[in-house]
Amino acid sequence: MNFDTISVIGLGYIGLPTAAVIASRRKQVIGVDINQHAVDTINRGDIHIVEPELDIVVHAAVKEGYLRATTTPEPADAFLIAVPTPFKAENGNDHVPDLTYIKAASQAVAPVLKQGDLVILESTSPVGATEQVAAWLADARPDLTFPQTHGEGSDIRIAHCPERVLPGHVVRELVENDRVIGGMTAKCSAAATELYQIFVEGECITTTARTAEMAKLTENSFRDVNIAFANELSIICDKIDISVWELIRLANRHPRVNILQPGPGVGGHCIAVDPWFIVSETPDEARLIRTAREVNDSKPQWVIDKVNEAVGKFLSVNPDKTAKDVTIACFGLAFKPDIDDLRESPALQIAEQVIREHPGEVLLVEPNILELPPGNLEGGSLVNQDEAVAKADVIALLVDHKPFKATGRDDLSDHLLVDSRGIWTA
Ligand code: SAJ
Repeated sequence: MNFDTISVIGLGYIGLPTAAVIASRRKQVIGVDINQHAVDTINRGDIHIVEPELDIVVHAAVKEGYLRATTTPEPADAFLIAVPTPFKAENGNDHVPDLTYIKAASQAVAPVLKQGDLVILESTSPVGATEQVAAWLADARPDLTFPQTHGEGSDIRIAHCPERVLPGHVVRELVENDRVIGGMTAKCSAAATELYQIFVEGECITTTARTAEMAKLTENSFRDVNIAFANELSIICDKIDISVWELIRLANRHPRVNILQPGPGVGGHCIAVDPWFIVSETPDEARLIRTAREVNDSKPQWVIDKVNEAVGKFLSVNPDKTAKDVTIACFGLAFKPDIDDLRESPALQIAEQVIREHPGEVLLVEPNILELPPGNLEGGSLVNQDEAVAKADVIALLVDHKPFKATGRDDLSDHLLVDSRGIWTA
C-alpha cells in the first residue's frame, strides 16, 4: 500500500510522538487535535507536553515540512486514532469505559475517508471497541464498504494496534518495542503491518482486533496485580516488623520470582485505569484483577495513617508540643520517579489530604516542577530539599526521585520517616 499521507488523530502523550516519529521517516503527517493551543504550539515547532527527546523530533519534523497540525481532519491514506479512553459512572458502576472521544474521532474522520484507506485505533480500549469504531464509520459512510460486512474485499481497512510505550521513554520505545496488530481481517492486519514497518524496528505480530484489545489490557493488569502483591506484602511486613525491601530483594534471587516494588499506590493514566475495563466487562470472573485495583487504590490511605502515626510518635516524645507545632514534609508529588507529571498521582493525593487534615505546617518538595499547580495544594509550601530537611519533623517520602536518594541517612537521623519507596529505610 502507498502511505504518502498519514493522519494522527489526538496529539497527546501517544499521538504526538507517533506523528513526529513517522514524520521523521519523511512521510507527510497531518496531526489533528481539538485543542487549538496544542495545534498552534506544534505548528511553531514546540511541544505542549513533557517527554524526553520529543521536542527535538517535533521541531525537526515541523521545520522540515513533514508534520503539520490542524483542528479539522483532512484526507489521508491512513488514520491513527490516539485519543483518551477514561472511565465514567453508569448504573451504579463507577468504572465503565467511556468511548466518547473515540466516537467523536471516528465521526470526525468519516467524512474524509476514501476507498483504500486504513483506520487504526491505537487508544487503549475495552474489547469490542474496534468493531464499534467500524460500526460508527459505516453508519456515517453508507457509500463505502467496511470489513464487518464485506470482509477482505472491503473499501476501508480497520485494525487495533495498541500503544505500549512507557512515559519517559516514549520516543525510543515507539521504535524498539514489538507491536501487536489486530486487524478486522487478514488484509487489514497486513496493511497495518506495512504502516508500522515505516518506523517500528521491533517485530509486528498479527492477531484479531479483539485479542489485540485484550492483550493491552492484560499487560497493564499484569503489572497492577504484581504491584498489588508488593503493596500487600509491604503492609504485612510492617505489621510483623520485617523489611519488605530486603524481603523482595531476597525472594527475587529465586530464578522464577520477579516481584515489583511497593509504593504509595499506583498512579498514571494506564495501569490504574485499564484493569477496570476487564472488570467492567466480566465483573463476576475478574476477581483477582478487581482486588488488585482495590489493594493499590487503598495504599495512599495506609501511607496517610503512617504519617499520622509518626506525628503521634513525635508528640509522645515532645509532650510540650501540639500537632500544630509539627512540620511535615512530603517528598515528591509526581506519579512516578523523575517526571513532572502530577496527574492521577497517589503522592499528590496524599499531600492534598495531609494539607487538609494537618493543623501544622506542610512542606512540599518536587524537584521537577517550578510552581505548585492550582487546586488542593493551597496551604502547603513548595520548598527545596535542604530547606525541608532543615525544617521538618516528619518526612513522608512519596516518590523515589533521583535527587532524594542523595540525602543520606545521617541527614535524617533527627526525623521521623515514612519511607513509602524504601530509599532511606531499605
Ligand atoms: N509502580 C509501583 N511499583 C513498581 C512499578 C510501578 O508502585 O514496581 C507505580 C508507579 O510509581 C506509578 C504506576 O505504578 O505510580 C505506573 O507506573 P509504570 O511505570 O508501571 O507504568 P506507566 O503507567 O507509566 O506505563 C504503563 C506501561 N505498561 C507496562 O509496563 C505493562 C507502558 O508500557 C504502557 O504503554 C502504559 O502503561 C500505557 O500507556 O498503557
